Amino acid sequence: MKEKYGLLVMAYGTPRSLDEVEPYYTHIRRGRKPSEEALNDLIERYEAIGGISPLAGITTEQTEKLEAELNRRFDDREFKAYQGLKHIDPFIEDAVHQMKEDGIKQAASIVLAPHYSTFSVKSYNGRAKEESASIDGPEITSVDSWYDEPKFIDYWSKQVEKTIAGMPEAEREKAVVIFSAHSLPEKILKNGDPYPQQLEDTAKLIAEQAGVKNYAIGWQSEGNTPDPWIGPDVQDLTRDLHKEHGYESFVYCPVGFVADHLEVLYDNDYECKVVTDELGLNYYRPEMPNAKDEFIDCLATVVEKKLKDEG
Ligand code: FEC
Repeated sequence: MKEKYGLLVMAYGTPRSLDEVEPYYTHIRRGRKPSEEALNDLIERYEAIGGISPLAGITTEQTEKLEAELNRRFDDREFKAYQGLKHIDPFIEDAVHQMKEDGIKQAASIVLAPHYSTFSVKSYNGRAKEESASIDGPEITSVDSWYDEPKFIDYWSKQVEKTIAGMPEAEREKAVVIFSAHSLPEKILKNGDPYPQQLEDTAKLIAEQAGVKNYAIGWQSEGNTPDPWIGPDVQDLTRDLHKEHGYESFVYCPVGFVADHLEVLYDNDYECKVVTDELGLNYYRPEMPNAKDEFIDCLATVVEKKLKDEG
């Protein structure tokens, strides 16, 4: 009989209706309610992308397809997927409890974010393992990062190549690619967090494979807090690159994310486009991985390698 094996797929989570925005935002703020003004600002951003984020549906599709792909690849175990979200139910802890209830003794976990940081992936994995330890739940083998997985690099290289090939020839010489991830408070750098270096490595690998000479690293979606955040911000970077190098076509690759959601549909497709429109520049944003087959293949490969490494 095949061994039953848990697959904990962790992701950020998103409100599924406008009514859920307040509790979701309060959870992001570690229990502090947002001001009326901050809440309305967030609701307006969701409204601007069509009312609600497509993220919930995409995360579910990614989870289901990953489970199916792993079951195709392994003969000796049967994977059962559990979604564990950071800021909304089903929370990471709920998923761990469900695994225990279902009699799962061992599980693999992956966070749907490629770069490791103490603020993000460490906290997802830590929450899963702590909860499991407290209920004598499954032993969890966690993937820490997959920013340099060749299939991930391949996905983005092809997207960049396709985008550049689709430009009128005259535009190509004056085009630049901006690779970005979610900004984090600068204080993470003091303890040598690998996050910025991993983003640089991803960018370099994609640029090399796609044969792109003009590229830059930017940070986006920074939070509304008084501490300094890692920069340059993608909007400022757009202005600077245009001014200093005369680039006229901008290709935004938010490689720190894996889905169409608020941070991409608003922060890139609206906010960055405001800048390119104002300066009369061309805006491009390749397609996000979402639940495309080649991306599921990438995630399955990452999990498979981790499990094979662990024996
Ligand atoms: O609903 C959606 O479609 C968007 C979901 C969403 C994703 C996402 C990814 C990341 N975040 C990261 C860090 C922070 C830090 C703060 C912060 C704040 C917000 C707010 C919303 C939000 N984030 Fe998020 N993030 C998403 C949504 N994030 C909404 C609150 C309003 C705002 O600031 O815009 C600041 C918290 C604080 O106040 O102290 C820090 C990181 C990622 C990428 C890794 C991951 O997916 O886990 C890092 C998707």
